[in-house]
Amino acid sequence: MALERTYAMLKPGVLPRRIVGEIISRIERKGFSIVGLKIMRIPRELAERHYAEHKDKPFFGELVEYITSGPVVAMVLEGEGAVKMLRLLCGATRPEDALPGTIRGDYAMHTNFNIIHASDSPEAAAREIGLFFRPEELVEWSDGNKDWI
Ligand code: 3AN
Repeated sequence: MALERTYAMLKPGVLPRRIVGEIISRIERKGFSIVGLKIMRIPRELAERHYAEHKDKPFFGELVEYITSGPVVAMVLEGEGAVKMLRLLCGATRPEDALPGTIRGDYAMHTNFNIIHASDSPEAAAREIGLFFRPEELVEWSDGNKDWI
């Protein structure tokens, strides 16, 4: 599989629950390389651009309200087939469909508060990385363990 980058975001609620470390540990343990990481508050306008594809959905208002309600942890993750691999690790959008062992399956009870965002295609990943990170915020590092992952 090709080396890819994907965008992930721990939603508001994760920091107050003090489970940031646990979630990032799962992502690292799978084998992703973290190449960008920061805590930020999302301005409303950025949230609306990020979720533009949902702007006609009935839950759009709530979605923007929630994602701007507190700090998020924004990440760029690298790995072979990273986009699909991270979606699998996150589990289904609706926590009632997300299998135990996935992040949403283990940490979320409600679709509105499904704790993590992960890009759903390489095109979305490129767009979202560009929305949330400046190029100089992404750090390349050489991975001495890559043959074991
Ligand atoms: P995913 O985040 O799994 O790609 P999307 O893109 O369909 O799912 O939805 C984006 C976000 O919108 C979800 N993470 C979830 O928080 C919210 N969402 C999706 N469907 C619903 C729904 N039916 N009711 C409320 N919120 C929803």
